[in-house]
Amino acid sequence: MNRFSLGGGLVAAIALQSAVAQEIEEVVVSGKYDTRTIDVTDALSVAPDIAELLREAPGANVNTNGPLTGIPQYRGMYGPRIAVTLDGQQISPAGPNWMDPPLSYAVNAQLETLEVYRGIAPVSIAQESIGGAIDARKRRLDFANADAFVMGGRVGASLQSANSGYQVDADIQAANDTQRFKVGAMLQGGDDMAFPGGEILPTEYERQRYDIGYGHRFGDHSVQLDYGYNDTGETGTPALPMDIDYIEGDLYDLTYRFDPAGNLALRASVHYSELDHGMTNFHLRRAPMPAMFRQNIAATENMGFKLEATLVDDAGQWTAGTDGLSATHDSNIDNPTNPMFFVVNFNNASRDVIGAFLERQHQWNHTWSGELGVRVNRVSMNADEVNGTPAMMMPPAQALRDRFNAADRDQSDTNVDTVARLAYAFDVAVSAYIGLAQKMRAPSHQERYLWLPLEATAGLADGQVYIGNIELDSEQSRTMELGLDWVTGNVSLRPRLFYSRVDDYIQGTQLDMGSPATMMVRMMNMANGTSRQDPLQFNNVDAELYGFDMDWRWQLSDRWALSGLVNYVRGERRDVEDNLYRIAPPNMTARLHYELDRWGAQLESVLYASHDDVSAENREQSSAGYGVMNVSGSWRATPSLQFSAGVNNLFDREYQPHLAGYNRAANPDIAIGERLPAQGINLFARVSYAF
Ligand SMILES: [Cu+2]
Repeated sequence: MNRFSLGGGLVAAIALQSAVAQEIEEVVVSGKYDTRTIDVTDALSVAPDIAELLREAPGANVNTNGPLTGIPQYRGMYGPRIAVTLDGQQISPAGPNWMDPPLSYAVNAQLETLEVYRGIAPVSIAQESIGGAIDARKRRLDFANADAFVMGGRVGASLQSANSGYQVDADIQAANDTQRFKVGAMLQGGDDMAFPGGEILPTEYERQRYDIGYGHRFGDHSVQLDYGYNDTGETGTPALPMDIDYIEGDLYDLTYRFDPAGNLALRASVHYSELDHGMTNFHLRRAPMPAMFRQNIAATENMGFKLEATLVDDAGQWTAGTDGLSATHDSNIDNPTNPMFFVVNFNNASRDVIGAFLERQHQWNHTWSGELGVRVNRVSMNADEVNGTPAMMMPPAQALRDRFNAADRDQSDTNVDTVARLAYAFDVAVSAYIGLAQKMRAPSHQERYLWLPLEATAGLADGQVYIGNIELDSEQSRTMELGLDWVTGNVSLRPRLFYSRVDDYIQGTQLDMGSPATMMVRMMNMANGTSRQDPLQFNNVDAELYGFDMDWRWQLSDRWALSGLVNYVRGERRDVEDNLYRIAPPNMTARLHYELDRWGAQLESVLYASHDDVSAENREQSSAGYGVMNVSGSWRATPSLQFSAGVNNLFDREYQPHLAGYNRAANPDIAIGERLPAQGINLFARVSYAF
């Protein structure tokens, strides 16, 4: 597999990778029982959002609220339940509604791999991984062997028709034996997306991203300093009550590595990011009357570190380390037409996680291997006092404010994660696997500190207003996973069965009619002539998620192959008779591949079942099933120059993906509250030059 040859800047490998492989840069994963690459280079995509690539991994999916805001879902869990790391580092978004999910800070044009840890994630990968872990890694040129500089990199450009979208990108690197430099740039933009019945408003987008990096190696030591600047401009999010005005982020990352010839390796990294975000309900979508203009200005500061040591021996490897992530969130709402109006939404809301972990990967013999891990996290959260015009004018809002300001908002949780995985190889072709884990997640700052009924829910996009609950407990999930890997020369098949029993699952639930939040929402309805549903409050409930996923491939001949995915997940409440909200419907993908010398082609069929297992508590609508065909091809003109083109939604089907949310913006073609459609037929082309 030649990573540089296919798919331009959107090449990504989705891999399950061992800690060993992780420590080695630019490695293409192979080998261990639980270690494999799902190569999605053939799944040519010109989507501006990296999260779209997750659809290529078994068990994974995407909750979309707009063209740049895909929130990863894995086996029915999503949002803060999935640990997303960028070159091993975590980031907490600035958007109270996750308009900038962590994965949005990874750059498609600089991606070396997008790794989805299949099933139970190792404790060493990320701090809170109750629902799984995803790591996006940048391409990095190796230090060379001599003092002459070698160059490497890629430039590319793509176009697509459904939204007149474009992207141009460059990633240029140079290295000698002691130094390396890198500059990267990416510009992307698009208009409102067409669907068979009209346009989805607003789905225009605009983003620029710039990166520089410098690395220095001295003996067995190396340091690497990277800086990235993200500048997202006016971008629609039709499933949310506002649209993006701007997201500006400065991301710094300093990593030190010590890789002596022996079995020990050390890595120490610190990272810092400053994220500024503005959104409104009047600049991209049809504005409400001036009294209802709203603008939300949010800022988040992230500071993190990770110290990690690995020690390899004959039978496996130890990994031990400590890590920290400190995030501080501010969010203020105003009305530019009314200087009197303000809401302090989050005031210095902080969430600090300090963790320590120990992990052992062990190979007893040719047949038995396994992994044991334990992690302890201390999560400390706090928030300063709040206020807002509603609290000065309406007694229920005043009661909410006063209760919040009088409460003990300083909260902490000590959480323990444990992982045990065991694999048995019957022969070279077949191995069986069992995994057991306990994983925990402390509440998010939205879940704890949302004091006024609002939709600031990390992108749930269910149209409901929520209030938080300072007293929330951490979620605790106990998971069992069974799997089989069957890999022969022509056929591979990797099914997994999983069950997770989640205690204290955090979920919006109904409040008493007499609660101040409910009274306030009803008063607002009377004052404004609206018909908002009663608010929900984040509370601990009990839940379970279970299902099955599988990827398969069948090489029919030298030129022809079939491959596909099957995903099934159910999420249910255990405390009441209800389903969990926004769970991916059962779905499958099947592809026919053809390869001839420099040519490749692919025909893909994607089928989604109708979905009636919806959440009554979230007032979730069911959705119809659908099938879509996609076709693409590529031509390698020279070893470095590649042309690709394709058609998504070949038959221009009109369909409404269950995970796309409901329309919230005035649109002659889509009613407010109706499920958002997917894009119609989309022709795309991409050229990339790698050197
Ligand atoms: Cu926002």
